Amino acid sequence: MTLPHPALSATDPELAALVGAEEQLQAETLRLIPSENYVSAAVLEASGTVLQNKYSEGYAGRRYYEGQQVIDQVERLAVARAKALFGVEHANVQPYSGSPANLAVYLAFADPGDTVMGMALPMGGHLTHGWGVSATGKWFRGVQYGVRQDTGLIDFDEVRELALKERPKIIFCGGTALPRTIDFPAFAEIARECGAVLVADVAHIAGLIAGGAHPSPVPHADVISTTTHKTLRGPRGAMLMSREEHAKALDKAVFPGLQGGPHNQTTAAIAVALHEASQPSFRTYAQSVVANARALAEALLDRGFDLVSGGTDNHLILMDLTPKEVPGKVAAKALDRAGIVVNYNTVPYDPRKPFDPSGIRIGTPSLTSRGLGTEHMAAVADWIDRGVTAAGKEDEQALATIRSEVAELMSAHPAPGLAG
Ligand code: DSN
Repeated sequence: MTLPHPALSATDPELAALVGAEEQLQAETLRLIPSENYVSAAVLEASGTVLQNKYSEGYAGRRYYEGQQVIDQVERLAVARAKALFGVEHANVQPYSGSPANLAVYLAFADPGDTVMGMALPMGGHLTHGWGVSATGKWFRGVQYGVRQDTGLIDFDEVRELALKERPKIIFCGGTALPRTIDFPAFAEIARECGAVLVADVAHIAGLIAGGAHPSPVPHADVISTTTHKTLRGPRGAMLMSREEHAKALDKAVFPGLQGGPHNQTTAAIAVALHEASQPSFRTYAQSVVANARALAEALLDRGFDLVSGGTDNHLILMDLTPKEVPGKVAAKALDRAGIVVNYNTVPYDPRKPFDPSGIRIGTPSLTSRGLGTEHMAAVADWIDRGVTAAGKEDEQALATIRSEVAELMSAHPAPGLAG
């Protein structure tokens, strides 16, 4: 299944063929990477418009380039929709992606060398929450909290103790491999006690929040940082949101602090995604993402898989494959050959290295966008089970059989943006 790209095919058939191949791959495979999704055809169209021909450094009504009659309206529309959808006083839709958005937060609220606190990367946090290999861990003094080994859950007594001892300027909550509800009020209380700015990085769950399937960080967090391309189902981009009191500091940090001209075609596509996310059908989508993840977790537990924290409250499942005696990377690569796309991932207290860890991370945003429901989750769990077993036995025939079964189900559930 390919979309026609007549101009691209005529000008650059080599690249057009690659785009077609990626479209086919996305159509045929079961995409379980929890940070990925399928954008709608409308989002896809908006992100490929002539808006990208325009420079517009600054903000609406305060630009450093003329000719902003239309671009200002586009950005104002995106900002207004973000404010309405998330119930915030201020939104900046210009960050190029999640990492630059988080860097802007540092620029707004801390000085190099200051102490910042976030969840450790191997526990489920994000690089930009002060982890050592990231600029945020090199230029700032990152102190890190984790989850308890026995429960896989955050221990707020430990977080409080660490925060009061270290007195960070910024505390990040949220992350990339957290299967449980984030307790924003508990983090806010700790941040208040130690005088830190609380940043809720909701990149993974922004769509769930918009759709009422996860509690909102409003009014608990001082700043909300999010990408727009995960559960929110928009283009690759990011937003920063806050109360009015932090608006100036955040805007100044994004531009001119870190970035030049915003990517206006992305701003337009964000506006479209926010419009889509405000529709009743998106609430249904968000609830279905969670229902599917819960059903998939149950089906995996039934098949003897070890899930970090014992299950999920959101879109994401983190599996520790140690009991299956198959390393995460071996499993992920075998599943890829079986048409099931996941990523290998560390699990909390992982004895293995990050490039060869014990776990895999899966999620339900993409399959839910294709209309798969809880009735399909037993089949998905069964494929994962058979795939992991085949990985352990290097059984390529079994993987090929799964691949054809997956492709058959996928062909009955065309993906948004790819449907021909
Ligand atoms: N790379 C994203 C993820 O996969 O979770 C986080 O930035």
